[in-house]
Amino acid sequence: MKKILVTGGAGFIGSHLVRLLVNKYPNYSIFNLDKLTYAGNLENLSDVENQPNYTFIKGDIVNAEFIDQFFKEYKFDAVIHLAAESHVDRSISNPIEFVQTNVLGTVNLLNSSKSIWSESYQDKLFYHVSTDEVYGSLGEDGLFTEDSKYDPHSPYSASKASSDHFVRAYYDTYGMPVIISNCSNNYGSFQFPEKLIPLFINNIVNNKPLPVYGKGENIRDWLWVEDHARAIDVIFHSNKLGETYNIGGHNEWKNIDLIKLMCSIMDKKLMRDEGESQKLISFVKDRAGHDMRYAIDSSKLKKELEWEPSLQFEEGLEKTIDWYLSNEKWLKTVTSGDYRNYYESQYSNRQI
Ligand code: NAD
Ligand code: TDX
Repeated sequence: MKKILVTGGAGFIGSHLVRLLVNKYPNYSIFNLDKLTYAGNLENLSDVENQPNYTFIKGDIVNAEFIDQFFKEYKFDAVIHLAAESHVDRSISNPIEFVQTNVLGTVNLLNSSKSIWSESYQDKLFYHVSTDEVYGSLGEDGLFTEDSKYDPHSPYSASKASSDHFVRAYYDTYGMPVIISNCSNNYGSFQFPEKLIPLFINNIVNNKPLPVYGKGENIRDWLWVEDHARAIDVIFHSNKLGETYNIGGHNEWKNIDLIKLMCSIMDKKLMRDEGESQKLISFVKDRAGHDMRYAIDSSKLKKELEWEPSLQFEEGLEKTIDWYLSNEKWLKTVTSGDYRNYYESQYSNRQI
């Protein structure tokens, strides 16, 4: 049985990936290593937790000694690395945590993989999941390709860029079999409601203000999370060692247009008068260093590995809204306790 370690599998994208791998590959043993930070939640995986090919282990990738022992014990054939601190706003208030988890944590995993694979790299793989934010910000035109230069602006993107460089350094220096993918903004079920789409769904439901940063003119390229998980599956099995793939939805939205669309869908779902939820929009102080536009050219992935997004955005957004509306208990659980303190400290000084 092939032993695959997924890190960060209790988070948003990780849980979708674990579900896909556990269900699609009964002949693989899938191990999920997660520290269960505020963003990790085992409820995200309750439907696969009893499958015979799935094991959860709680642990911190920053703890080098633990990681080394853990790798020696399980001798994984492959690592798919998603564990990270992932929210830009949190990186602005606490950059050190991002360096620890995203940079040091990645290097610990690379070191321990190198050590257990020291006899041979045959049939081994370290797959690093990264973001389009490493490329910085686009103007009105153009798309990020795999050859775009690295130009990160936030502590989050700087830490992800650094981790990408370490992964490539292990390929160049030690010949470690690695692959990297850089994906655009994901949306879908089980996303922690600090990110734009689930935060605004939750606020609309609760009639709370919708804090739009700046003028809402920033542009993001949105991809359905299950399409990202499918892309990771395809790239993982491609054997394209040393390669990088960009993953994106060809689906650019100006924040304010996306927010208005969400308001209009939710007016219908919540039986409100058309235009009622839009009244909650509140323009607040912009995010420091706010990247203007992200957009991905994923033609390499399409051409070489025949991957394409499966879902139209309007359909995906409606599905996503339906999921949050019918999983009120999940939302309530994750927005209790520490979440309230987070929300208070993140948004109380933003009003303009
Ligand atoms: P998330 O914040 O929802 O989940 C991160 C997971 O990592 C959580 O389960 C958390 O408990 C775990 N984790 C954090 N620190 C850890 C540590 N020290 N040790 C072990 N586990 C730890 O993040 P996400 O949105 O699912 O993102 C997953 C990966 O994909 C990240 O590497 C992120 O940079 C990347 N990515 C995300 C997006 C996006 O739109 N969300 C887009 C492109 C790339
Ligand atoms: O309250 C808000 N108001 C607002 O206007 C929040 C939380 C966000 N925004 C804006 C900022 C961005 O322009 O919405 C846009 C999307 O914001 P986020 O959901 O925080 O995502 P972003 O900063 O674009 O980063 C995301 O995509 C790339 C993920 O969080 C990263 O993990 C991923 O790598």
